[in-house]
Amino acid sequence: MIDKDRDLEILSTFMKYNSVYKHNLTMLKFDENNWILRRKVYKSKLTFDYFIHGIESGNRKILAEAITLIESENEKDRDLANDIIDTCLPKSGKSIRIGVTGVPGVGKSTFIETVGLQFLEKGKKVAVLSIDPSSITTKGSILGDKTRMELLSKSENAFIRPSSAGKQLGGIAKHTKEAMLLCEAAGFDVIIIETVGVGQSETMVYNMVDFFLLLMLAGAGDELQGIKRGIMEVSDAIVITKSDGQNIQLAKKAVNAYKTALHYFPQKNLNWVPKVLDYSFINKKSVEKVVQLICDYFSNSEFIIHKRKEQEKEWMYEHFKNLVLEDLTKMDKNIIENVLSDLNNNKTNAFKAAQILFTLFKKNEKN
Ligand SMILES: Nc1nc2c(ncn2[C@@H]2O[C@H](COP(=O)(O)OP(=O)(O)OP(=O)(O)O)[C@@H](O)[C@H]2O)c(=O)[nH]1
Ligand SMILES: [Mg+2]
Repeated sequence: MIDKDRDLEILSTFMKYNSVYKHNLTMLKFDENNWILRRKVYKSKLTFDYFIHGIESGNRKILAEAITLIESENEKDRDLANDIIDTCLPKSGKSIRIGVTGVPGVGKSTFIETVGLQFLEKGKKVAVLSIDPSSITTKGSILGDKTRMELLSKSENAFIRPSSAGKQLGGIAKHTKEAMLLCEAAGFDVIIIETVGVGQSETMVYNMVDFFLLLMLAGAGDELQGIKRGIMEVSDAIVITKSDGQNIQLAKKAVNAYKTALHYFPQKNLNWVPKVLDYSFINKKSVEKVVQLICDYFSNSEFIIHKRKEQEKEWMYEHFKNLVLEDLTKMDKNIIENVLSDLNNNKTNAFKAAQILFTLFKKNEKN
């Protein structure tokens, strides 16, 4: 059944977004077959324009809907999602990208809200995205409930979005990167990505932000906090949280200890020596110091441009690997089974097996 009234409604909404198509009113005179065909084209165009117009005008509701579309595992949504990302790409890249990690309860969300409010005061628009690795096992976003940054979420100039549950961390990270691009196209000046620093997610976040910040508790050993040495090594700053009340002395001590520890790491960046600070969300001065530190870091824009180019290279290789792996799963199952059986029976080792698989894969590609 063709519902012409509904189509007219769609068409008029569509024209609201794109006056260029006004002349297409003539399409109303089409016969029914033509109508069905064109209706499909116009509907998809309508959706595309709806998203692009919404994102470009900074509409947070539509931005959230676009991110949901990107996260969708439905193949049908992929083309539209990719079109939206491609269109937003030239308008992205103008924000400062900050990653915040640390063990559960260290105070990440509080920190992001406190620092985020400072940026709002400076007239900036702030978007917060969260990666929660536990959502993979729990099939739900635990962080969703915990991420309520009450004050920040009340502001029209802030956007808060927890990651949805996904099948793999790699997938969530990819979606987060794409979500970040959309937020940038929507005019957000500061993007803050929160992740729990006890797994692999922080490495992925590190690869998509300009400034990587590790939050630590005073008085708990590194091992106790489950923080790997590698994370400390790549951090641009370490902030000791909850430096208030009876905790101040401990926090100051921790600052010195981490400063000393950082001396032993090779300097990864000639333009920046990692800093260590203590902070409390109730101590405005300490918050201002952290914000100042972030602003200092971003004063060297040339270095940031270089860093982003290196990150893009990493993402390209990572994505390339994923595409090859995806293709590999489409290969004849028997071929893979044979190689796996040889590996299982000690007839080959992992490196040789990978080489054999790769040769067969390339042959398969040619055919
Ligand atoms: N005294 C004090 N408490 C703080 C400070 N920052 C955070 N907290 C408290 O620490 C608890 C955990 O804070 P969150 O910001 O939710 O910590 P989180 O790291 O985001 O936790 P997860 O999302 O579970 O990983 C809350 O009860 C906060 O009120 C601080 O500077 N001082
Ligand atoms: Mg949190």
